[in-house]
Parts: sequence; structure tokens; C-alpha cells
Amino acid sequence: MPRIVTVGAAQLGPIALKESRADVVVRLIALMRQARDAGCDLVVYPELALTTFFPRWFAEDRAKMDRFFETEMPGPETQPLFDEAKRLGIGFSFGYAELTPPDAAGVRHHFNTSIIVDKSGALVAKYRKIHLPGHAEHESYRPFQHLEKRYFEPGDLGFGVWEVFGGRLGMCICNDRRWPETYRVMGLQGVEMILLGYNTPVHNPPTPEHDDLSLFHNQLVMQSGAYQNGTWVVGVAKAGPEEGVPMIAGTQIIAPSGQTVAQAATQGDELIFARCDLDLCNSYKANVFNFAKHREPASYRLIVETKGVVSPAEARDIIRPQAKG
Ligand code: CDT
Repeated sequence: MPRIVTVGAAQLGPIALKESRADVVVRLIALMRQARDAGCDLVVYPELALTTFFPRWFAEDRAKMDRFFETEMPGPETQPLFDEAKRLGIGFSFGYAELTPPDAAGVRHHFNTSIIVDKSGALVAKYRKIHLPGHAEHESYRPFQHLEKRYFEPGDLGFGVWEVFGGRLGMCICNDRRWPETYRVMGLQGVEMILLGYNTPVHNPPTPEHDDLSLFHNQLVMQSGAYQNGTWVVGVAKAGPEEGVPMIAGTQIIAPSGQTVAQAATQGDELIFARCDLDLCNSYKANVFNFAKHREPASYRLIVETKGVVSPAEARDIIRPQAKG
């Protein structure tokens, strides 16, 4: 029996600051209905899919940004999305800003989060973004800010994988897709489909010389992650000019071969979909990337024992502890 997951990637065009969550949910439901008509089991939306990408603005008082965060999921404005999914019998995944209830010390935490909801409307998986790009303080040379390090904490749930939709599914969010460790930690759990949403400005103020390569880098990292781990990757953009900031599109569905099998053609709300055979992962996982047979973790210690670059001399003490002769 082939294990087919028909997945929809629901790219969003810009979300204006003045758009309410209810307005956005209407757009999400329209795309969800298209996905159901296309026979999708699951539809994937971008990172921070309920609001504009608010980390582009500085607030001295961080709490002023709490209006962009959800304190419950579903909440009153997102409940219609959950209800429609259940009515249609379709699963979904989307990103939002999460503000937790107080912990034991009375502290509430801010995360950049994504979830998977199954066809019955049950929230079955949660991921909190680990690699937070950008900066924490206002930088006046920038035409717009990227303050994820100000408004979010790094995720505390790790890179999980869940047995849902007849396969092993994982999530990551935007900047996570640039890091090979993201995919490999999920690869080591046998992941077969990675769902990821992103908000990527075309212009990165510290490196304007990379701007022309934004779409290339987007594709490069997702295709590499798919191939090197023998997994499907579903990458979904919030695209187009949002509050004066052009964002890349490039929504695509990538096979375990690394080949893109479906790709968005616009910068607006657009559904693409693919019939994904999860068993296409098997030949990669069993051969070139048979981890149990070919990986050599004893030689990878530097990856987990250092954060930044160390000198080759310092590294030698870590990477060659058992050199023979
Ligand atoms: N949302 C997000 O993570 N965007 C980043 C922008 C990098 S430039 C600060 C990305 O990696 O696409």
C-alpha cells in the first residue's frame, strides 16, 4: 500500500498591519477549501500566519508587542479555522506568536511557534522556533528592523517528529531551514515530511550583496535538507510587499530526491499541492543516507561541544581524542 499524503502549501500574500485576525482567517479558510477541493490531507501555512511580520518594528517596551501574540490556541478568532478544518476533514499546520501562561516563577514566555492539527481538529504537535535571526536592540542604519531576538525566546521543545497522517512529520520555522542541524535532528528520528513556513525580506540590511541570491538560498537550503535526510520538505512563504518591505515568495514542495515538484508562481495568496509518496524516502534512507551504517558521530563532537568557531588548535583537542598513533 503506498503511503500518500497529499499536501497543500498555502502561500500568503502580505498581511497589512490593519488587517484583523478575523480578516486573515477568512483568507486561510479560502485556501483551505481550495486544498480540500484538490484532495489534500493537510494544508500548510507560513510562519506568523495570523498577523503582519511585527518584528520589523521596534518597541522600547516589549509588552507593547503582546497584541500580536496568542494566549490560547485555538482562541476566539482562530476557532473558525479549526471548525472549518474539522468540517472539511483536512489537517493543517501554521505559525503564530505564542504567549504562554505564567510558569512556576510567574513568568510568561514568548515563542515563535507552529502547530499541526489533525483531520479531527485535534492539536497534535507543537514546535517553537529555535534559530532566531536578527537582533535585540534598535539598529538605526536599517530601513526596517528584524527584532526576533527581542520579542522571542529560543524554542524549548527541540526538533520533534510526530507519527501523524500515516507518516513521520516534523516542523521547523523560517531561519531554522538554513541550518543543517535542523534537518539532521529530525532525520535521526526518521522524518518523512518537514513542514516549514517563512517570512524572508528580499533585502537583508547587513548583507545587501546577498539580496539577489535570496530566492536561490531559500531553494538551496530546503533542497539540500530534503536530499541529505531523505525527506519531503514543504516550504511556505508569506510573500510580496508587506508594509513597504518586499518579501520573497518561492513556496515549494520538495521530494526526498531534492527535486522541487511544485512551486508557486505568484507573490500572493496561492495554493500549490503535491501527492507525496512517503515511501519515496526509503531508498535514500536505506542507501546513501543509511545513518546507522554510515554516520560517524564520534567525529562530529565539535558540532555539539562548541557554538562558534574555534581555532584549529583548540578543535584538535576535541576532535581527535582517540587518535591512534
Ligand atoms: N523570519 C525569519 O526567520 N527570517 C529570516 C530572515 C533572515 S535576515 C535577518 C530568514 O532566515 O529567512
